[in-house]
Amino acid sequence: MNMTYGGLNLHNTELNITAGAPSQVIKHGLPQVAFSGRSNVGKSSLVNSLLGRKKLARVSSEPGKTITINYYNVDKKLFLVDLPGYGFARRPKEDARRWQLLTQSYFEQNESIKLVLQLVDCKVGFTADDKAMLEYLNYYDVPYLVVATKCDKLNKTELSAQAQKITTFEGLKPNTGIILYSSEKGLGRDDLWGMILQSLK
Ligand SMILES: Nc1nc2c(ncn2[C@@H]2O[C@H](COP(=O)(O)OP(=O)(O)OP(=O)(O)O)[C@@H](O)[C@H]2O)c(=O)[nH]1
Ligand SMILES: [Mg+2]
Repeated sequence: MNMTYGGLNLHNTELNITAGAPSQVIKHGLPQVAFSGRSNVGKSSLVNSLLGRKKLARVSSEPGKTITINYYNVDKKLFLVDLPGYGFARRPKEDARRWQLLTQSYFEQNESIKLVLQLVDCKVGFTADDKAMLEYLNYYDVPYLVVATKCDKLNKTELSAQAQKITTFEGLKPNTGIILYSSEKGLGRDDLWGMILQSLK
């Protein structure tokens, strides 16, 4: 597995900061690439896959209980930012409120954000919650691209049909890029690192 991309030494990575309150959100310093998506879509697995680590980011068997922003410091040059998942219909209203406050704080006047990876489960496609998130990203005018996760779950024919559906979703900004990914298989890893490095230039 490749552990060096564009001069970044992926062996030199650590969970650096966890923010649970708006006051702890980082808006300066290292460039940031953020991972956004509903709970269980595969954000933490994607962080681990990109970093070539098994257990750096906690992968939940149960959709995320903790509403925190986790910052992974990559070779002291970049933060990968695991944002809290959304779409928790059966959780207390208070959780939605906390998510809202923390997420809003993250995107507000944050010039460190270089790229947002908007994750979507390739099998499920975009949900109503995802649509609301995309409106948010469009509103804050942050650069984003779509990462279709868990692509190992579909065969070739199904995957190309789903990719077509995802690419043409009306909530996306025109010409939004999409990457087909599987954290299980490492599919898409080199391509996604290429896009991440591109966004840092
Ligand atoms: N088959 C397959 N399963 C995956 C893949 N990526 C993640 N999963 C599974 O999906 C579940 C959720 O993964 P997480 O990475 O914890 O998802 P998350 O988006 O971080 O979830 P929250 O932290 O709750 O917001 C886990 O059971 C993973 O093993 C993938 O590429 N392929
Ligand atoms: Mg997670």
